[in-house]
Amino acid sequence: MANFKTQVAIIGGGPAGLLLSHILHLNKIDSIIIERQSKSHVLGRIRAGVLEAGTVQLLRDVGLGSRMDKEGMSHDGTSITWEGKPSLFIDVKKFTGKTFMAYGQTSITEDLFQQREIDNGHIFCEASEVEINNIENKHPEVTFVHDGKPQKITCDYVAGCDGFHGVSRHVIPESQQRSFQRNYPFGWLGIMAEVPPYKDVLYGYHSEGFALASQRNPMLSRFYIQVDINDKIEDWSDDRFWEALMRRLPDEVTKNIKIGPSIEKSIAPLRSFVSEPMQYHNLFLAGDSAHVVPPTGAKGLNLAVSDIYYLSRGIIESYKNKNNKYLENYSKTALSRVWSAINLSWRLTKMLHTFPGEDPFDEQLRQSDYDLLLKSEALQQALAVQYIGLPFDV
Ligand code: FAS
Ligand code: PHB
Repeated sequence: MANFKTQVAIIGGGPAGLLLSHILHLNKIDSIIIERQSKSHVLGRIRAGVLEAGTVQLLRDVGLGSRMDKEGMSHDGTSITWEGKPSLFIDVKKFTGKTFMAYGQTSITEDLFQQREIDNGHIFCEASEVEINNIENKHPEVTFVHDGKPQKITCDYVAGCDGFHGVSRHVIPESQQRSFQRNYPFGWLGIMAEVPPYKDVLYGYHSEGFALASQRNPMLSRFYIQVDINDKIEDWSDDRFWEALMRRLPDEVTKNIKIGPSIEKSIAPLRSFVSEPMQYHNLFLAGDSAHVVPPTGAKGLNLAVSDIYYLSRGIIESYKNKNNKYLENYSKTALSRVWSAINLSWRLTKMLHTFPGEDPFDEQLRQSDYDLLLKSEALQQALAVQYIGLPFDV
């Protein structure tokens, strides 16, 4: 068995794991990433697209802003359309003084991976049988198989950045854990098309189902529609997708939507999930390993980033000043922001989707929610403050 020593063993090479490793490197703290999939698989994932102001600033602060600032698309606000009612622009810049960025998670992961390789970061891809042992000890161990050979890493801290289906969360004894889950009775069918995107990030409510227009760059559009939970990708031809999207959005929008062949098409299930606490002895969970939100609030990736902001600050403080104050409060600090994002994502999902089996009373409540939002600048400001993301240190 090959043996390695490092300060922080990071399980998972998605945005959370890569960003943590990069920030630790900037602070001369050594880490090793253990990733289950191949590099091409990780870089091929198409997921999030909207970056909160705090995420944009953090990426710039850690030297990863140049491609984002060149290719990303900055937005002063987001649009909501509603069947049979006036559209609404939530003017985030007016209400908060901040803007958000449309820049794909795929690009962020590419930028992070490339920077880790430039800095000779240690990443084991295609690792299997990953196990975390002796987490209660001063020096936990991570064992795994790589290239058919057993490997062992001895470290000071383990960061569980292995997403919802990872192993880290399960190291915490069930008696020490509480989890909260809500599964939604529908999915999101997303497509990518190499056509100029609609000018805004736009959320559309319609009695047939939710629709979303987003973007990746001036020649790459991202669209989603709500589909039945049992739908399969083969049920949805491009033509059927575009027809459904056009039916769900108002003419003033559809006349400005360019359509084209999909270069990627997938259906994602929607869930809200939180596992508490996000730490156990020297194990710290970050990102989707601890929480998942429905993408309606564009919070998933941004929560992973804020978790890493808190976790990296704690690890750096523990090494530089032998002070564990941030690490000891990591879970409490991160969960406060997580629950705020879970709440917003749940509220927007409830408001903007048709739920099978709803009664007319539910539908009336939904209509009145939007009527109130249309009338009240105070409610629009409250939505803007949450959508753009609260400052990391509040
Ligand atoms: P990730 O899941 O990205 O990364 C975890 C990594 O750990 C993966 O590379 C995985 O291969 C690896 N791993 C898993 N098990 C392992 C093991 N046992 N050992 C080693 N490695 C292991 N968020 C939005 O804001 N907007 C969206 O539109 C959006 N769409 C999404 C669509 C889908 C289908 C999914 C699944 C998520 C979506 N999200 C969206 C949320 C998503 O962007 C996540 O919040 C983000 O990827 C979180 O990053 P990580 O925490 O790094 O987890
Ligand atoms: C995306 O661009 O993929 C996107 C944008 C906004 C969301 C979710 C996804 O709320």
